[in-house]
Amino acid sequence: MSSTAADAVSWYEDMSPGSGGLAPRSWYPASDAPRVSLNGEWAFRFSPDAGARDESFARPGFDASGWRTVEVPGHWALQGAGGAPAYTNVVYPFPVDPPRVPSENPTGDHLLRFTPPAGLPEGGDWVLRFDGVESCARVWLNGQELGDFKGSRLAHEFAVGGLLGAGENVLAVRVHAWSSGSYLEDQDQWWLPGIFRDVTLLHRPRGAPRDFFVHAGYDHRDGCGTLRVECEGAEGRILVPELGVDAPAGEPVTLPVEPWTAETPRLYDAELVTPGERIALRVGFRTVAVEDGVIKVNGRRLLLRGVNRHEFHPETGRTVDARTMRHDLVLMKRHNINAVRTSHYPPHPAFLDLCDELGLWVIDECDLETHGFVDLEWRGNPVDDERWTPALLDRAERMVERDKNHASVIIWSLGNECGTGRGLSAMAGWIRGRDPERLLHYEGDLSCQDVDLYSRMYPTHAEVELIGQRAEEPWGDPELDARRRAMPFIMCEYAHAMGNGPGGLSEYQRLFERYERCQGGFVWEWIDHGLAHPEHGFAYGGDFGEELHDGNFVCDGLLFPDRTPSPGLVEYKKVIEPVRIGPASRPGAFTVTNGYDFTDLGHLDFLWSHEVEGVIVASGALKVPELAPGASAEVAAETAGGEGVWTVRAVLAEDTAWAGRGHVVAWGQAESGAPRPPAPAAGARPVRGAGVITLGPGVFDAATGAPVRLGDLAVEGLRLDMWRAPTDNDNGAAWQPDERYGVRWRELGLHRMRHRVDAVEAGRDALTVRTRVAPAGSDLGLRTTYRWTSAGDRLGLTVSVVPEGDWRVPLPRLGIRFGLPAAFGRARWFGGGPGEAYPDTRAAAMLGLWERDVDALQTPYVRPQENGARADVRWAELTDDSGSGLRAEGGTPFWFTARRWTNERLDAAEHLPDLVAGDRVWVGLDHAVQGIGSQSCGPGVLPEHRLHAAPAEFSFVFSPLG
Ligand code: IPT
Repeated sequence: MSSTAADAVSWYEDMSPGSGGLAPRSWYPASDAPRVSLNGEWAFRFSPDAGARDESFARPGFDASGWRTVEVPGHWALQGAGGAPAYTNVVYPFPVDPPRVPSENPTGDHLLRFTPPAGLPEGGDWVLRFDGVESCARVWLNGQELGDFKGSRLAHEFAVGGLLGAGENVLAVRVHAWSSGSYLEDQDQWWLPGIFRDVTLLHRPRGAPRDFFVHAGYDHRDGCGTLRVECEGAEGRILVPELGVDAPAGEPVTLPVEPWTAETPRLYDAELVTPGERIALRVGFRTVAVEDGVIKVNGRRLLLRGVNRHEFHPETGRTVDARTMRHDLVLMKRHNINAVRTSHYPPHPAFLDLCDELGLWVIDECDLETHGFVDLEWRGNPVDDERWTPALLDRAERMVERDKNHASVIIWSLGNECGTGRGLSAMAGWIRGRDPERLLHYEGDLSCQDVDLYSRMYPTHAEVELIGQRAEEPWGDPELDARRRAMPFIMCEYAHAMGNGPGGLSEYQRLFERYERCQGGFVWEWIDHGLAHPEHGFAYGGDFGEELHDGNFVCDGLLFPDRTPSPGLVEYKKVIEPVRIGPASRPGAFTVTNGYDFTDLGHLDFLWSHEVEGVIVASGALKVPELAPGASAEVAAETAGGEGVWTVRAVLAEDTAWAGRGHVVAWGQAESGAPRPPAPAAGARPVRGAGVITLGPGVFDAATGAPVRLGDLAVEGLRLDMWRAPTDNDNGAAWQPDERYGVRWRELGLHRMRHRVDAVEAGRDALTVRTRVAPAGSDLGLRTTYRWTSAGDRLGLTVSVVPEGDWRVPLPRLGIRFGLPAAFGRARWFGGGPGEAYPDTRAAAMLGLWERDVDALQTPYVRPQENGARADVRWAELTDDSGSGLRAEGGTPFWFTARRWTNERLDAAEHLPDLVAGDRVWVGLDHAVQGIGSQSCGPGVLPEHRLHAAPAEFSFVFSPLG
């Protein structure tokens, strides 16, 4: 019980990591020692503050019959059991007065009555393990206090042997939302207290090891692995039947093995046999080192094609079940991702077993972030205050000890966004002493004094290029500068996948491929943290009435909250594909390059096809010679040639653990012959009637010159469009140094352009409509001329645009839009597809004939914004169920969108349910669009992808269908 003195701190507020617990040790999924899961329904009582210091609930006879229940593991706020989730990025949602926290400290008292199953062994000890509790816990068993702990995403164990009864036992756990540990856990995510990972009772038989450490290196020069298993607290033998190994623990055994890599996750089943316990192990042999300034595994440079993964599920928060963990990894593997940074805390320990098994390189990051101190110019930062060092060391130890036996973990990370300080150096020193066989990472200290890698987040392409040349800005201290300049470089975060985007991935990848030092990076981030919400679909910051919050900045993943891949993930898959297939000198010939780091291409089949307007005219298999990593060859399809599109796909030749035979790993295309422009539509003469002008199949309003009908089809509001609902990347982050165009566009009024009609001229062979498009309060404008012509049932439109005034910003888009009746909801197009693409997110757009309902053309970004454009479109059709409708052909390839609401409505929506289908399908045919970039956290659109306001002319030919 805490005292009443004004400044006395409670157990949860003192800086210590906890008391009464056991020293950390390895986590392993199973052994022959029995375990009892205590997951399930627990009795639960919520108090909105920590004022109720009554601990009587922990006494054995306590009557909790009036309590509700919660599911453990879980977060009480997501089970309607009290409080609410709250989202902040950097700022602490409570006064910064470390280590004190508010009295309004949501508290969850948990009670579990359990009877151990019959037949459990007598003797030995029992251990109670918590795999994750946010933010702290105090624990009692049968009325006896075991101790308390902080360190939310780390394992904590108590010895309970003497207390555990054969009959009913009562486990009581008090959890507070806030503790001194909260100051160390300021990660950019929802604050979600609770017992959110498993609770387990583990038998520790006499003669079982206290811990063990598997060392399994690989020497690429002689192909031998060396296995040595340190076993603490017991005699042990290590058995690897497949290798014929049976050796005493502690003794190194060297013999030929197949190495483990993320590409070839070769694991050997092994067993650690001690007098009290037999522990099944899966051993992967690999050696990681920095050599010649690059990270090498087994003697080879590797390229990290990574993602940052937070643990997230839209219904259960950071309680992520085993199926979901595997699903995440399977999705990563299917999208060519080979690395995970466990941002910003160690994941559920079982996740790392899956990484070993499926093959991912892992940066395991400590549960540490003190970002909120940045706003105080880092005053009082715990990582630079020795009183906190025991807590920091405790976290480092708990991570390393828990996760040290995984082949997949090649790099330890001290944490994220903590500034600099002595506490970090202390952690680094401890980790180096304990595990010198892995590399050390921390991004926040540019001096790199404690680490093995130079790591940055969100640098521009230009800066990465300089770093690649080892020509970056010098660091003050010459010795540290020289050391850093010799280091490998990674981006622990880049390409902010918030909303539509990220743009610019291809350009980064080229730098990784050009500069040996640039060893890839980790896209921010894997999944949107949108919480399932009855009214909003998916909720983000502010939706729970938080006082301070950071809105939808929590939705910045490559997966939507329900784990549907976003276009960003599809793009990333294409950009990082481990085989490059590009057009060679002649039609039907391709250059194939092996982009894997370790393997040849023997596991892939290559298939080619030749299509004309989306119809396959020939196809077959392609023979690709054996290619070592990095090697290329030119190969050709057996084909007669001719015009059209050749596609080569590299597909899995056999089933794997993560995708079936036939799964497409990489592809490339070549187009032969220029895209054919439509036949001209000219010759007919406009005819004036009562209030209308008729030209071929077109009927126009005589006053405005706008078309009202094309044949039988009603057309509404056809006019120049240059607005788009700004994306998160358009809007940019508040701290961005460069101009944020989304903000500028709105300031300039580009969302409220007025269309002045200057002339409607029915000429001899054309209807010409002269207009000026401009916003109120500005002298900026676009002189826009529409020239309509016709031949037969075809209607031609040429739009000329001349900017007036001093345009200093790129345009969001430049094209036309119009409305069709809602029934015309079926789209078919020849061009890039099947998914969305923009100028700097178009690598994955495959040229072909595609078909989708208008509803399926939409990309459901959690905060609605511009989406759904299809690139490089030659023609597009919109039809109703009977097949009648409209066809539009571009004079040049164009960008195509169709949606059931206008851009203005899209712009106004805050959540997906705000978008309601109207009585029109709004079609956009754009001559050009602005790129996407990554300015919601990183650099903006590269100059070559900006849509500068300049004179432009573009044309379409429309014809009725059916
Ligand atoms: C960076 C953080 O490390 C990460 O947790 C996340 O917040 C990301 O940004 C943005 O989504 S820090 C940022 C100030 C560069």
